[in-house]
Formats: sequence, structure tokens, C-alpha cells
Amino acid sequence: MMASMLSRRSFIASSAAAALLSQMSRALAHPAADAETATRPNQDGRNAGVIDVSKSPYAKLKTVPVSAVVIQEGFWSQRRKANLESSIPSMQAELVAHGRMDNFLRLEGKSTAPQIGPVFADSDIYKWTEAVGWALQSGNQPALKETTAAMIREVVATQEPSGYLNTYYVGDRKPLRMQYDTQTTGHELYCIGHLLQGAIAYYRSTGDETLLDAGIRFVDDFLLPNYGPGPNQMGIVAGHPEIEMALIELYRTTGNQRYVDLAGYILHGDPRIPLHPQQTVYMFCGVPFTSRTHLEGHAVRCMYACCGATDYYLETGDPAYLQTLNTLWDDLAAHQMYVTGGVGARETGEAFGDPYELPNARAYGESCAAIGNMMWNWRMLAATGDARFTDVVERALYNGINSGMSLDGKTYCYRNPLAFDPNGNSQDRHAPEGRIRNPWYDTTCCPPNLERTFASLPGYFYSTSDDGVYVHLYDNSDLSWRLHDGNGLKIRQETRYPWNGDVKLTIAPATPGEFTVFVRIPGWSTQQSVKVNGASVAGAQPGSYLPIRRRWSAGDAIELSFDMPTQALRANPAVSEDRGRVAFQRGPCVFCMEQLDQPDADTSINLNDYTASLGAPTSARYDPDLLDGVMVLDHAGVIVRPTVDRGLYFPLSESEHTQETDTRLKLIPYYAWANRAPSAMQVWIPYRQA
Ligand code: FUB
Ligand code: ZN
Repeated sequence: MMASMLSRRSFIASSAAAALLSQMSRALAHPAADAETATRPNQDGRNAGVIDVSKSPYAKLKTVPVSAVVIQEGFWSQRRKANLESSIPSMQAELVAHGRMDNFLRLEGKSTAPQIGPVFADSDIYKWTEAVGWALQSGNQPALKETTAAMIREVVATQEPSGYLNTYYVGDRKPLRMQYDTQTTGHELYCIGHLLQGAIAYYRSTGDETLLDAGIRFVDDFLLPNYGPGPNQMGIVAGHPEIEMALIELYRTTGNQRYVDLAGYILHGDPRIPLHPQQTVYMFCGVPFTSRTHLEGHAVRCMYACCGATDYYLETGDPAYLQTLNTLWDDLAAHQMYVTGGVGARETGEAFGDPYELPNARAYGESCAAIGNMMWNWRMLAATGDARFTDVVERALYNGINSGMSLDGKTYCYRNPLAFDPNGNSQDRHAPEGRIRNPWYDTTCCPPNLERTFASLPGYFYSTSDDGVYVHLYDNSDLSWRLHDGNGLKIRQETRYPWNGDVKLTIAPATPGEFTVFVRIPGWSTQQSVKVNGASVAGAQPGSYLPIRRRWSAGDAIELSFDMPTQALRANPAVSEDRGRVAFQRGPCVFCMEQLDQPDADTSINLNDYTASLGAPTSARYDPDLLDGVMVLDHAGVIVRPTVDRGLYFPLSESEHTQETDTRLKLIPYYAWANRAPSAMQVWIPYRQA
């Protein structure tokens, strides 16, 4: 396994095998060649999870297939219904309406429409395909499957005999293909990365290898022979990281070790490609990943690079990678993550800011970046089994990701700010008319990213290890899978999570046996009780997994109870915008105020005039008729308004002349904001002692 820790020399040596492998994969496309030796997907890989770490030597936890968990009526079922019935079909129509399929059809002579969309337009189709792939694991959808299969046929029809497949670098742009400038900014490998991820998800659900075969041909025929460290190869750089994790997933799906090696080479950075230092920061590529000391640059690029690097660690065990990943994670948790789990503070460069630079109204918090954060933490969890990563998965999922899709599934946030003024965001290039949610963006990366995340959600509930099973997320659901010794295992979850912290797990191994159920005690929980068949189990600690080892038989029950008081959170004082403010969190959900909910909303009172009275109790009430059913918080507050116009500036020694009026603050979960009329919103609320 250490052989896979890549040195330039070993890669060059292995490039001698490149020609051979290329011939093998050509056999796939041209059956006259040796079809038996071509790269093929593993059949057992079809039963894999969101990532297939079943054979990854450095994965402490193994994923379970999306199909192994059925999410029943509860919190996530609504979101997933909207995703399947509204978001996925409406996005398919948007993709077609905005020419994303025409880009392929034109190359087949089936459309006369000109090329449309950014350089990464092809990836929109692939990410949507990935969403379908995961969605099909939760139920047969014949019409959706047929639509997708037809789209896949059009995509693969445009693949060139060389294996190249991209609808942007054709015609006059053909000479630009894979030039170093193009590799840096042109997203060819980003598109292929998404093609591979979409192809793998679709293959895992349907067994259909059509798109996967095209992806393998691109890699085997076009990429591996021509790009890499060999003397007759060109340099390679991922100007938008994505291909790294896709190559490793392709390795997991086929067993071809050369994909891991190429991912490692890209993560290391190719010294033959001259990048400005600013480019290596912005693109988070081009220098050894293991030389990184902090998160920086374009947030989605950075998160995807961290995903690829964690995947590389999971396969190779290279300790330098784990060390770097831990360093970067500490930076995330200490300096860079919003309370919503969003990342990437700056609109300029869609980038990470300086440590503690976490503005609220100007927050960028791209949906894709929060998804990248969740994907990275999911991989770190697989590597370590450490619940601090699950806490981030949950924080991002319930808040900064869940906010990205409207409740009806038809509109999306590109940015996910933590304060909003509907009259003040008109310079936002992604919401030119001030609308924070839109059905379509010309850069439409976020909508299908959200769709693939919600479609794959069942795959995030559980993992297995040699000791037993890990329970990560809570919602009404049924697991039907198996332990590593082959014993079948069913677990039923019954709960009102995230509104209530009581969860009942009914455990049913096919055959009674001894194993461990690792139950997650969320980091936000301050008091918790765990019982097995009515008897208390000691040792539960917030932010950890409580291992319960015993002989389990069908019908054994674990009762979890996490207290769910509303917590008023303060930010580190170095976060200047949050100084003197609090955010409310209850369970995994962060809350916010929308102006239209406030009792005085019909007056001219500005949302900024409201302050929360600290020390006063917060009451929580479930409102089934509001926003598809949400917990609503009620908290004492004061409206502070000037009574005399003192001019813009006046001496400190003089009174402010303000009037204070008692009021009630009404808060809704952050994920549900901007689902009614445009309204001001804030997460961080000014406070004063009651
Ligand atoms: O560059 C492709 C995607 O477009 C990025 O991931 C997003 O941040 C947006 O810029
Ligand atoms: Zn995006």
C-alpha cells in the first residue's frame, strides 16, 4: 500500500504501463481489442455507499448504501419529497431550457443552437445525473430513469475516439484543449470529475455502465497516456479541484490503482505548470497539498481539494496527508466556519477570508461550499470515527445546506448570508434583482449540488466498523444492512428530531450476537440519557460516540434523550460583526429573525432596532402551519429607536435620546428563511442584559 504513496520516479515507472492500460480500455470501446483486460467496474461495488470505502485500508468506518436506509415520514422526508418531485424535474427542464443539452446535441448535428453557458456547463448535466443516481436508490422511478438514460446516450454520443469529451473545447476552441492556461481556468477535468461521480452514482443504482464507460475511456485513453510526470507526457493541474476525489472513487469502483496515483500526482502539484502564487492560493492546487497550512482561496475549490486529499489518505494512509488535513480542519473550526456550517466569507473570489472574517450580510457562504464542507467532514469521519466531524456534517446539513433549497424545491440560494436586506443586495451578481432564491443561475452549480446531497442523504445515517454499527444522524428511518461478520442488521429510528431530542432505536440483528452500537451524542447536547431496554447506560459525552457493546437480539431498544434547550451563542470577539450579538441554536438548528414575523413588522421599525434581552427565557413552540412545520422561538426583546435626531455624529458626553419599547422576538429556523415575501433577516442579534 505504501507503494501508492507517489513519488515522481515511481509514477514515471508506472507510466510504462500506461500504454498497456490504454490499450486495455480501448478494448472496451472497440471490442475487437482485448476486452477481457479493459478496466471494468466491480460488480460488488454496486452495493456501495456515497463513497465506497469498503476496501479502503485506512477507513475506520465503512459506508452503507443509500438504498439501505429508508427515511420515513419526518423532518427529512419533506425535503426529499420536494427534491424528487419538484427540484429534480424542474431543474431538468431548466437545464434543457438553458441549452445545456443543446450543447451536446449540437455536436451530434441534432441542434443548431450555439454553445451556451460557462466553461463548466457540462458539469450541470453530470451533477443532475448524480442526483438522479442517488434518488433511484430510494425507489424505482421508471420515467426519470428513462429520461436520464436518454440524456446519457446523447452525452456519450459526443465522445471523440480519443476519449475526449467536452462540449466547450470544440470547433475553434479545439486547439485550447488541455493547454496549461485551459487546465488552469477551463474546467475540463472538473467536468470529467463530475461526469465520473454522476456515472458512478447512476451505475450503483441501475447497473447501467454507459456513462461510466465514457468516463473510463476519457481517463484511460485520453488522460493517463498523455498527462502526468512521464517524459513524453504533458503536465497536469486541476484548476478547480474535483477530479482528485472522482479518480479515487473510480479506483474504488474499478480497482485500477493508477487512478489513485494520478490523483496523488495532481494533489502534489506538477512543477512543470507555471502558476502565479495567487493562482495556487485561489485554486488550491499546484503546490503539494501537504504544504498547506490554512484554508484559503476559492472556498469550493479548497473544500473539494480537501475531499480529494482525504480520499487519497483513505487509500494510501500517507501520514503527511492526515497531518495536513487535521491542521486545515483546526483552521476551519477555529477561524473559518459560520455558525450555519457555511464557509467562504468573501464574494470577491468566492473565497475564504482572513481568520475570523465572517461578515453576515456580505457573507458569501455558497451552497456548494457548505456541501463541500459536509463532504470533507464525511470523509474525515470515515478516516477517524471522530464525532467532531459528524457535528460539522450535521451543522452544515441542517443549516447552511438546507437553506440552499426553497421549501417547495423550486428555487435556490447561491449565497447563504446570515443577514439580509431585500433592498440592499442589488450588487449581488448572482441575485441581480435582489432575490436571494432563484430557479436558475447562469452559473448553476448549486442547484444540482443540493439535489445530489438530499438524494444521497440516507447514505449518511450509518456506518459500520469491525466492532459494529455507528449511528450518525437521527430521523424516522429504517436501516436494513449487515455487519462485517455478515450478520444482517435492521435498525428502526423513531423520533421527532430535530424538534425533540428523544430518539428510540430498535435493534434487530438477523441472528442474536455481540457487537457494538456506537450512538452519537451531539456536541450541542448538554444533558443526555441513554438507556438500553430501560436500563441506564453511563458514559455519554457530548461530541462523541457512546459505544454500547452487548449481545443484541431482535427487539432490543435504545432510548436516547438529548436535552434541547435553546442556547444563545456568542462568537469569538475577534469576529467583529458578531460582537455584542447572539445567535440562537436549538438542537442542530440555528435560528434567525425575519422581519415579517415580528409583531411590529408593519411599522417602519428596522430589523436592526431589535435587541434580545439576555437572561430572559426562550420558549419554543412547534407550529405545524408555518413553513411546512417548524419550531418557533419566542424571546423577550427591546426595540431601541432614537427619539431625537442628533445628526450623524455627536459628542460621546451627550445622550443618545433613545426610546426603548419591550417586544417579543420571533425566530424561525435559518434553513426556512426567504420562503415567503422578501423580508429582512438576521441570525446574529444585538443583545442587552435583561
Ligand atoms: O467554477 C465552478 C463553480 O462555479 C464553482 O465551484 C462555484 O464556486 C462557481 O464559481
Ligand atoms: Zn455553487
